[in-house]
Amino acid sequence: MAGRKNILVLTGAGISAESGLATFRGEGGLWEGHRIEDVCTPDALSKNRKLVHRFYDERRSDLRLAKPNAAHAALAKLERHWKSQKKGDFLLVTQNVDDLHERAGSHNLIHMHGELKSALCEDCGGRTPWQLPMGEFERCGFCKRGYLRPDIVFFGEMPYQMERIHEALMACDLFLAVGTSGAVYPASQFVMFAKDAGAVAHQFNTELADGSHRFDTCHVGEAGEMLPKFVDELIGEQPVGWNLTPEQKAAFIKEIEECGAHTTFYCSGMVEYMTNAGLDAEELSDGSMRLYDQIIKPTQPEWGEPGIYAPNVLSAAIDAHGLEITTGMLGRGFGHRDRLEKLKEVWNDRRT
Ligand code: BJW
Repeated sequence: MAGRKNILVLTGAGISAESGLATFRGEGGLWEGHRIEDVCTPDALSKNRKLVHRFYDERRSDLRLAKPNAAHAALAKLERHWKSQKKGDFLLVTQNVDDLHERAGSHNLIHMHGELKSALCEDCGGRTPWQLPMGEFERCGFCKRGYLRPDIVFFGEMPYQMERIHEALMACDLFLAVGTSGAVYPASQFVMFAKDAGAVAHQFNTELADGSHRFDTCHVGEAGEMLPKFVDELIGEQPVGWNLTPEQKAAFIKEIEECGAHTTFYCSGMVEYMTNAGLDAEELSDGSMRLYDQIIKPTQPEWGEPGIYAPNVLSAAIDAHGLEITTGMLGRGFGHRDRLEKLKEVWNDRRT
């Protein structure tokens, strides 16, 4: 049906970080000195069954205290809206083994790496809901033969429902990756499949994660802050750029004016990013830019001054003024953190 847009969302440990659950990599990424790559393997289960069970028993127990956060809620809201308005298919694929998406109200959900609250029979493959600590040699209630293990996809094992995920990736128009480092295969490849299928891809992470250059837009910050705004803009509940106050708009214009537009090419790029961000900008026939009622003329960079690209200017201005624009403004050029830092220095020098 014309106008339909299919959404696939991939989430990782970062989306549950604001609910108090630890991520795997980076700060605090070790558990009792063990890397996840050492605990979460079939080999570890056969050689040190006690350790593996203890790890998952602790995680199951931590989960009892955790509650879904604003990012989980935003994805559930997006799914509800997409279904009720018949806007297209919506699939949420999580690498997380917690149940915070379900508790927030998500339905069309795949746990590709398994679930903490499920036990898997090593013999018959039967699954049993499981809430409590798991004994090392607990018998399966179905076949009465095999032992139960946590229903978790270990390294070297095939993640769940890959065929269904692959089909959805091939049909996807909008791909969102939230709170995942992109360090683990095959989820790390999803953005490439989605892009090959023609989707627009957004990344939400507190830093530029692996493979961020593959995304059209990288939103850097906490998922619980950024996703609700992004979703409200996407479903039309708020206009794009709605959270910009008049004072922030004024500060923003001043910033752009002070930095100067560098080429006519720069201007058209700027205008595109500004209008995407919900700002009133227009490219004029002489190559200058109108931003609200100010005219900003292109100027040439001085010798030694860093080259300025439209998305970089916008994101550096956002940084400098703490602007809260959440969508449509950061492009592939955003990966150049040091360039942004340098730009800020240049601008700060000019101000003083
Ligand atoms: C925020 C935030 C906030 C923080 N807001 N963001 C060599 C090269 C390439 C691949 C391989 C290789 N050797 C082996 C492989 C394959 C292997 C693999 O990828 N290994 C790598 C480690 C190298 N993969 C596998 O073995 C997989 N199976 C497989 O490949 O089968 C073959 C096959 C598949 C398909 C087709 C054909 C063949 C199985 C992988 C199983 C992963 N299991 C784990 C543990 C189980 C679950 C559990 O115990 O919880 O899954 S490992 C662990 O990593 C867990 C996670 O789901 C997974 C991904 O981690 P995630 O979610 O990205 O978390 P982090 O911590 O890495 O990142 C968090 C991010 O959030 C960070 O970026 C933060 O910045 C950010 N963040 N706060 C937004 N508030």
